[in-house]
Amino acid sequence: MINKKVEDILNAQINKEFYSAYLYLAMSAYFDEIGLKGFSHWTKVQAREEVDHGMILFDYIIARNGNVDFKQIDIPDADFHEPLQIFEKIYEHEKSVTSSIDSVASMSEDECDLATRNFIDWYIAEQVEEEATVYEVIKKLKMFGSDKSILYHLDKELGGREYSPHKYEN
Ligand code: OFO
Repeated sequence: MINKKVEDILNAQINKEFYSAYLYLAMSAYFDEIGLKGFSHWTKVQAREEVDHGMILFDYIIARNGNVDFKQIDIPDADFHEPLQIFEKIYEHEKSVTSSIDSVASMSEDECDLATRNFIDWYIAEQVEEEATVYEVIKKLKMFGSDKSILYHLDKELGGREYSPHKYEN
């Protein structure tokens, strides 16, 4: 049976993961609207990964004989202008998710829940990868963003992202 404090913070994390999916889908729709199909595809794939992140938490709570508790998902902030501004928004968002994952790790340590502490390592590693990937795109956009032909190639590159279901591996 899972400790109540740990259960609550894991449920809150499920909500954040599904909010992330909403946010990326809102971005995907915007990119599609302005004709950047590759950017739209990339953010849509990211949304699917965020759903996977939420589902892994869902399965984990159930596996620990805990209760899944759904809260309302916020409306995503859809103040979108151009690719660099959106990717900077993504970077800030992912940094905030990293810090909430860190809070899950600290809480599980404080509560001596070593199973959750071990489980959450997968998310810690995932956040390092996500921040690094997003930052790479930001660097390219900063360097070449005003060059439309480079933007065209970057759109093609991002359009090649493949979705493979995220699974928890220990
Ligand atoms: Fe779930 O990693 Fe992004 O938010």
